[in-house]
Amino acid sequence: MPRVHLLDYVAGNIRSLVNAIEKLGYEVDWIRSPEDVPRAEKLILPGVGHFGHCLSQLSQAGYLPAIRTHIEDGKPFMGVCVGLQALFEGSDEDADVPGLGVIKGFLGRFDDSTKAVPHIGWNSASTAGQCVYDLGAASKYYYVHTYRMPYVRGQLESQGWTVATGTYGTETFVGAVAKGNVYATQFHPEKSGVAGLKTIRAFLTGQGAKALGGDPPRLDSRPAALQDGLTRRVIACLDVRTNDQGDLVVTKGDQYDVREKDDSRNVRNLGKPVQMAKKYYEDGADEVTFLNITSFRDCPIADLPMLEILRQTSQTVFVPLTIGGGIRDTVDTDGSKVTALEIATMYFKSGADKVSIGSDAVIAAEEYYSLGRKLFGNTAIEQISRAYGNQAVVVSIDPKRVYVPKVDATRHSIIETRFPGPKGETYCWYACTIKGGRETRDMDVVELAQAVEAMGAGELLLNSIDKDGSNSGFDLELINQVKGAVKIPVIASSGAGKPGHFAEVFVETKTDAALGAGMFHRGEYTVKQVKHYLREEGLLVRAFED
Ligand code: 1PR
Repeated sequence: MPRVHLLDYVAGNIRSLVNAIEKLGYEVDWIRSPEDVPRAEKLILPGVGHFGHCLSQLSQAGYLPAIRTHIEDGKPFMGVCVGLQALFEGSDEDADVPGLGVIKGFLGRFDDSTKAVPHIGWNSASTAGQCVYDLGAASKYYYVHTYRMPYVRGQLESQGWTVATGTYGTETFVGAVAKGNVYATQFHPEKSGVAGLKTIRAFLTGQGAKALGGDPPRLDSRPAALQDGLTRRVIACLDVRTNDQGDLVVTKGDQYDVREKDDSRNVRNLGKPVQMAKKYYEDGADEVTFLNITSFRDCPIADLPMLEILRQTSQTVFVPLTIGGGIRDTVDTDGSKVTALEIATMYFKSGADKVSIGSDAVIAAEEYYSLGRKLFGNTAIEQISRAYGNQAVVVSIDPKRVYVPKVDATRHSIIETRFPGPKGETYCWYACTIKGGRETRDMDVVELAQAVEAMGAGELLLNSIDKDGSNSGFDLELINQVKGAVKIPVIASSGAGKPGHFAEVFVETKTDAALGAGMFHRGEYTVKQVKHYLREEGLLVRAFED
């Protein structure tokens, strides 16, 4: 089997990259010390998290001279995400830490005055008609980053680089660069579905380097790019729990009640998690989220059933995977303490790209306010985002509407609602809950969202207990309130019952993504139908690629 060397120097989800390489028929050899680098013919440098953290790790371990030599010797080199950023001279993210300096230029932060940051989702890598490692004109690739190399026409080209670009808001940035033996992508090709596998293959086979800069192959039947820019993300969510027979099943509740309404009160069983995730991937879901909705008490943490689900899923699903449920400091069955960071690490090593934190985030936010909005670096959100980058930390919010008769009836952030309460109340606020909605806390969604953003959460998964399983559409008022309170991306969740609800939430709010569960599980609509509908409505979506 042909081989490729992978440099494993930082924490992160490297399993997906390994899975992608193996799917393409290659075997991975690990570089575990700088002395291993000269043995490598083809070398891949993955990277997640902070620029400074990655570069310092590489530097302290003595890797930088070995990587430079590999590149100067003309051997194939591929950088992914921070692996691309490392090729530049430096980044505003950590201005004191130098990069490899293979490419002239410094990275800066995306402007968040008019758009959500981090930039998360599927965007283009436009090559202006040139051949760049089989990047497709109409293809979309999965990006997740806060810092970017701004694209200035001619600047990198004058250094001999061929550039592919993405556009986010009014900013055009470097999506990929290539020259001679070097290829690097800001996006994650291992998370970019079929289009991503194609570009990895072009690197592995050497065809990409050979064809670089020429005309794209004539046999390329893909249509020209319809529109540049970030697509509307459609996410499929699987709530997973053990049923009364002890099997791990995908379930789905109404207002979080997952038991059948008949006398049996059995846990609703809608299918098997791994198989359903694969189906949604093949249907064009842009991400898949698993929520372990029952805690893992009575189960040793290393045997968490969700770990195996992630391992299996990440072998066939090449889009981002999020896992939520039970991510908090805890005590194992043998009495030993296990931190939230350790649990998250197990999930990342098993194939997760992001972890989602629910109850623990509310408790941490309560403490944040009670301590005068000071951060001590000890919450799960802070620890995980420090180690893996804030893009890896999602906070899942489970709010419930609380109606009030007048504006000043509560200290909480209220909205005037178009859907009055049972006593005709025209104002409401959204109370945060923990433990799957079982306990309501004296904290509103705005407080929670702002606290977790300050702690370093990268994204919010905004559910609604009132809307969950209702098929009546998203709570647009809730989404608008939270979007108005934070800069980080928001995923709208709960209530989707038909493709029109997705169009509605994208048009009537500034949500960054929308999530559906029951309508997909029950087979009422497919993800493909939702995307088709959105495209018909003139909204940009990632096209399905075989
Ligand atoms: O608190 O960190 O252990 O995390 C627990 C996680 O499990 C949280 O993310 C919480 O939202 C979730 N959870 C807990 N109990 C339930 C339940 O349903 N009984 N599920 C639950 C939450 C809500 C959505 C659902 C959407 C879309 N599921 O994720 O998928 O409402 O549904 P729809 O499209 O069918 O309306 P922790």
